Amino acid sequence: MSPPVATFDEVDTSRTGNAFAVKKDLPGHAVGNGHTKAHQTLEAMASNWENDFSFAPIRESQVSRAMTRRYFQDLDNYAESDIVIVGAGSCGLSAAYMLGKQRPDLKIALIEASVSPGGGAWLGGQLFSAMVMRKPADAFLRDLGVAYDDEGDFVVVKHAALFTSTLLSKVLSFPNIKLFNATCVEDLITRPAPTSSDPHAVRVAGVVTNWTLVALNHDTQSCMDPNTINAPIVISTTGHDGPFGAFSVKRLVSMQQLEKLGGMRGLDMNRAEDAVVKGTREVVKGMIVGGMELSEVDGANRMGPTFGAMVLSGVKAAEEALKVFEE
Ligand code: 48N
Repeated sequence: MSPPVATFDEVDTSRTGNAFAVKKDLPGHAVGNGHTKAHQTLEAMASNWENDFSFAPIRESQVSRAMTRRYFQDLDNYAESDIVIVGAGSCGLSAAYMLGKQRPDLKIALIEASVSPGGGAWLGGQLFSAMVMRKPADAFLRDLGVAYDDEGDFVVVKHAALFTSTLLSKVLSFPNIKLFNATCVEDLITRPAPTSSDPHAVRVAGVVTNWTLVALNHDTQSCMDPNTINAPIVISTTGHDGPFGAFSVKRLVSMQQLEKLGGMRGLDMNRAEDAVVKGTREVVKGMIVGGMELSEVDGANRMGPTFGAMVLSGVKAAEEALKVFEE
């Protein structure tokens, strides 16, 4: 005898005045109520909170299915991606923005270890709010539609969060880009790609992922295996070396695909920003590195609280990735 199927709580239609038929659940699954509340305006609600206001009815399982159906459909859809971007900081988001605009036909998976994407770009320097970008990076701000104060050789966005939230919202609005946040890349998928000089050379062919809370707790449990995303090109922009940062390049060193990291050098804005943008490239077959992660590879200076190199490194990383699809 199957357990009785829970039914919607009867909605007191007399109270709401907006009668909507609430059907009994059909065995096995909750059904919608047939129709939801008519579209109301905020103005119409404003004067009615105490009287007519009520939400349309829902069953908890509908919320669960609305979330899980989409999430697992996305996982299925992006299991084979065209491009994976690791790290949704200013560089990774800029690359995603350029790719989303230029190639709506490509499937792009954006993997971010934190719950909140944006990396170090929510604040300027020393937790101050304004964000400085040196010209010509102001071209990116104009393309994005972010206002700034023009100070001659550089521009200032009044709050870094204005830049990052605008960029993030534009990236998330592209139908061909899926952000998997709170998700960590914890290894790389590789394929043999021997060369005349290195018979053990590999090419990167995707990423290995786990929910970040799982990745942080591998030592507290028996084996918790990861998930995978195949892609012909990976753009890694995981930032400075640190608990999560510079992940991909450290992994390339540990799998002997890079000899060693140059390590980020002292702060020199003028040298640092040119070096990061000009150096953004495919460091091993299948993996393009940009942003501060690249500084760790090349031993470039750090630039401190200027973000122009991050966005233009992202622009260049996108261009490098598209070469793979133009070959
Ligand atoms: O903002 P970051 O750290 O990195 P970038 O390169 O986009 O921007 C760097 C910039 O914010 C600076 O550091 C400025 C310019 N200062 C320079 C200086 O000299 O001090 O973003 C990296 C993102 C973060 O959101 C991380 O959570 C994420 O990458 N991340 C990962 N995501 C998924 N899997 C991983 N293994 C991983 N590691 C880091």
